[in-house]
Amino acid sequence: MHTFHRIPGILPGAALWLFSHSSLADWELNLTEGVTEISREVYDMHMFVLWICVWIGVLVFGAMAISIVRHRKSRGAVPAGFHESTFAEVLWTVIPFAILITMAWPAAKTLIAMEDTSDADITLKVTGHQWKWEYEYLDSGVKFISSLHPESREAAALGSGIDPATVDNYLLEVDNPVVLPVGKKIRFLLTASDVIHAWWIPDFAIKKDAIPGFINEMWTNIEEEGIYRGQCAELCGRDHGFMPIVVHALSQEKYDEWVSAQLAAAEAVAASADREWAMDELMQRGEKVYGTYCVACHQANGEGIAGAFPSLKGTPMMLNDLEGHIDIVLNGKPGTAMQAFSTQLNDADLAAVITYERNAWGNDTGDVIQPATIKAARIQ
Ligand code: HEC
Ligand SMILES: [Cu+2]
Repeated sequence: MHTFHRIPGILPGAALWLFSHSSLADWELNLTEGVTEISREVYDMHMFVLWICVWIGVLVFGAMAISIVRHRKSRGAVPAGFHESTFAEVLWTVIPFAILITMAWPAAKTLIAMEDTSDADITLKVTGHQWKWEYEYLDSGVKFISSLHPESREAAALGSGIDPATVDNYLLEVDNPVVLPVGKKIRFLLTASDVIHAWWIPDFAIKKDAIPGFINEMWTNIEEEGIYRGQCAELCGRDHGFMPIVVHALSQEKYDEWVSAQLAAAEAVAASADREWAMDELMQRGEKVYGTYCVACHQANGEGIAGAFPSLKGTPMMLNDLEGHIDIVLNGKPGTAMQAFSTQLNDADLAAVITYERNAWGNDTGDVIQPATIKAARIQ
């Protein structure tokens, strides 16, 4: 079985987590200061408003406590008899008004700055899918999918026997991190292909919804090199907690090197689609692709989850309908959770995963699908 720890485990799980040693070690109560100018402004404002609230609390509850003790009935206190004090009314209008303006002024300033995506150096398009992120660097053309790291995925599987506490950055690690240069204004364009997701990195103080059919914008300018982690922040279905975000912030020089390497790799992949592939090669690659992109729904044993995700074992399509098989993987099935993979996977990956499905779990059709076949199917 390849299902995940979920609701039934939440209560004891939460209790364990609260008291486990590792969670106490990095127990942090406050908002992070982050690594951008905006995140520091957000943090400062948060502290400023927090202290205003603390002082209001001290004053109000202090006055209340003193009044209750000093003017208690047993001491013979007699209530004042006045009615309608203009002075008091002006006071309790003017003071809160002044406090609100003091808070609203810097808040509005920061909000306006956060919305200003003009003059960006780099534009990164982010597309949320159930349950992974697709990144496209609009300036250089680099494009890839970022999924939960296989180690986390394995440990999350029910009955895996792997203790999640032994996995580094459990559920906060991905296979392909986003790479960004430091000291540059980066604009994000956010959208989604299926349901609403949200892209959130606390250290940058940016979080916005990724909505199908809409494009949202936000920006950041990272000051320090490092690895920054975040998560999807909008409930997006079963594996909402399994689509983390990881950003590697590098110097401009190292970033440029990374871009060149990515472009070269993409070229190699495109070239590999033009040759004939052996069955073994396709099966090996297909198993990997399946394990990353399909396993969450169709499960490792290909049997799916009854009532939600169909089995791929011995179905008429698997055994006899290659054309239909290629079509549903390329184009998905609108209105269902079966998404279109034509833009997410390249020809070789698609040929491999389809070959794998047609020969795994006893399907044994012997069909070998070449990348060239996928390429041709795309054009139709
Ligand atoms: C988010 C869940 C999800 C993911 C991920 C997913 N599928 Fe599906 N898949 C479905 C659902 C739901 C259906 C049934 C659609 C329908 O109602 O006909 C389906 C149907 C299929 C079918 C048709 C099965 C048949 O016999 O009719 C194939 C083939 C298939 N998926 C392949 C894949 C491949 C290959 C991948 C990975 C590259 C994948 N799916 C990833 C949810 C998913
Ligand atoms: Cu999501």
